[in-house]
Amino acid sequence: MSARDFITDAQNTWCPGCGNFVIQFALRDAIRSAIEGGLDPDSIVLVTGIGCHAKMADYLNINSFYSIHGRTVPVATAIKMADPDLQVICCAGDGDAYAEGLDHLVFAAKRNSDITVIVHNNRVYGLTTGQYTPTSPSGFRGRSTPGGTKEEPFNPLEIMLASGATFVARGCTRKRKELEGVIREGIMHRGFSFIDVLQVCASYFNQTDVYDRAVYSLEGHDAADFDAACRKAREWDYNSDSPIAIGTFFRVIRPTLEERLGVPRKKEGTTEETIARILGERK
Ligand SMILES: Cc1ncc(C[n+]2csc(CCOP(=O)(O)OP(=O)(O)O)c2C)c(N)n1
Ligand code: SF4
Ligand SMILES: [Mg+2]
Repeated sequence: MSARDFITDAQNTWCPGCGNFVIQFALRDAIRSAIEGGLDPDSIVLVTGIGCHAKMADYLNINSFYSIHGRTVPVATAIKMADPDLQVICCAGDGDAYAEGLDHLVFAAKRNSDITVIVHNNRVYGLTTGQYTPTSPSGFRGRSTPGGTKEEPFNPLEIMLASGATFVARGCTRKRKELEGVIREGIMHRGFSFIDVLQVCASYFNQTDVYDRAVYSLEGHDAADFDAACRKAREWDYNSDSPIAIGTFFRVIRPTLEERLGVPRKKEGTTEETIARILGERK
């Protein structure tokens, strides 16, 4: 399949300058390299929530399931459980995954369900026109908080590390190449992979200047060191002007939920093994 074949003919209604385009192209390229290396395109399933991010299901030409706001992760978990040979990828919103669906995210991490969750974290409810979310900074002025929110944001990386996620990463739509890298790694990872993507919302929370100034790539960080991952995750609290690290914070291999339950695979040479072979050595 050529790059063009991955983009559907559906009319695109994302705003000009929206970071969702960058996530779309990064995800497309990560998937394309896997398919070119031998992965069966029919084994990939994309699950989305409801929100601007969810239109990915319309715009990427792969198997997809438009689910319910806040229920992206349990739908993906169920699909993986029904057929562990499938490669299940979630595109969730920050409202979707961190507000209404937070309990599902925490328990999928705790269980180490073998799915990849990409959170389009624009730190705002985009589709419903600009209400604050759990990662909006304190004082954020939006449709539901004209006087500025009086809450502090929470840090999703810390929550995921504390919940048992076996792959924890952060990307940013201002750094497309690096974003593609963590998505590829997340797809390759056997176990629950979580990628928080700082996404520019051009209309309701345009953080382009902040991200261009503050974002840097992790270097010399040992992703096998849980304590180091926690320290790095705490460097930025989703509120302040501190430097913002992107890259893989934590990675460990543990038995997955599906393996522990003994859910049988149907195919010889599992999808994950194929992907590991294609994308590089599995750690
Ligand atoms: C069960 C349910 N709850 C709430 C809504 C209303 N709703 C639709 S989209 C949305 C916010 C989307 O925000 P986010 O998940 O951050 O996605 P974005 O639009 O920013 O990509 C809400 C609250 C809904 N459609 N269904
Ligand atoms: S409202 Fe924000 S997230 Fe939604 S399409 Fe427009 S720029 Fe993108
Ligand atoms: Mg959002």
